[in-house]
Amino acid sequence: MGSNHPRATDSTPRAPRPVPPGQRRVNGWPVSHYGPVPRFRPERWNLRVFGATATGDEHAWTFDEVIALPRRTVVADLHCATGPTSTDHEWYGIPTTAVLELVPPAADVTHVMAWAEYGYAANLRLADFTSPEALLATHHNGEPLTAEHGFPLRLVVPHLYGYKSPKWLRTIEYLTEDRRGFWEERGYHNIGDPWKEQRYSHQEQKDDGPALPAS
Ligand SMILES: Nc1nc2c(c(=O)[nH]1)N[C@H]1C(S)=C(S)[C@@H](COP(=O)(O)O)O[C@H]1N2
Ligand SMILES: [Mo]
Repeated sequence: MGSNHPRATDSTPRAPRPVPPGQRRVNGWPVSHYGPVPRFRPERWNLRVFGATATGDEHAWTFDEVIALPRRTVVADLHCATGPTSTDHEWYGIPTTAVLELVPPAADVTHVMAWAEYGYAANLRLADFTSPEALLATHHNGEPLTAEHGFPLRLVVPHLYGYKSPKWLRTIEYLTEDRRGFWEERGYHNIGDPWKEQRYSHQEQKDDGPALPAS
């Protein structure tokens, strides 16, 4: 645990990626989350998959089992829905598609809920969760994640706003019907595509998500 891995080496100068509408590029990597930073207790930690699995059984991996799964590198920017975009994150981790292969969902699964410590959760359409760039990240820029950025494991879904990338990931729940996560029921857009500037729930179109509690 905690070992580094070789960096992706690419000396080709690259034009900066464009930032989504209404976002501003920031230097460095701000920390942004709600609530305290959890402490990692390896002996109690697991990654659980439950809900509508194909067999009806749930599955759990220890941390050692998680890091024995296949991993790959993805380079991407991180767009916080409050405006800042931090750039050029080199994530290393388990492709979400590996989770689906190892614990197949039932045929009628349409969404997943990604649960973190302390009840934070983000809902994702199955196709967003399984996007080719989505990872369960263990490392960033060649080093294990730091505690405040999600150690030991965080979901990274680079094509959606940051609130769809839970830090301190613990559980994947397969859903046969969409349900709102933490920010999605507190005024943030159910889908959260930064390129369409889907920031707030009041922008949602009819089929973008389940009804919001009346306010
Ligand atoms: N568990 C948890 N994960 C979370 C959050 C949170 O409050 N709790 N905030 C999200 C939001 S809004 C953003 S923008 C990113 C920020 O990630 P960073 O702190 O690594 O920059 O984390 C996301 N993941
Ligand atoms: Mo955010």
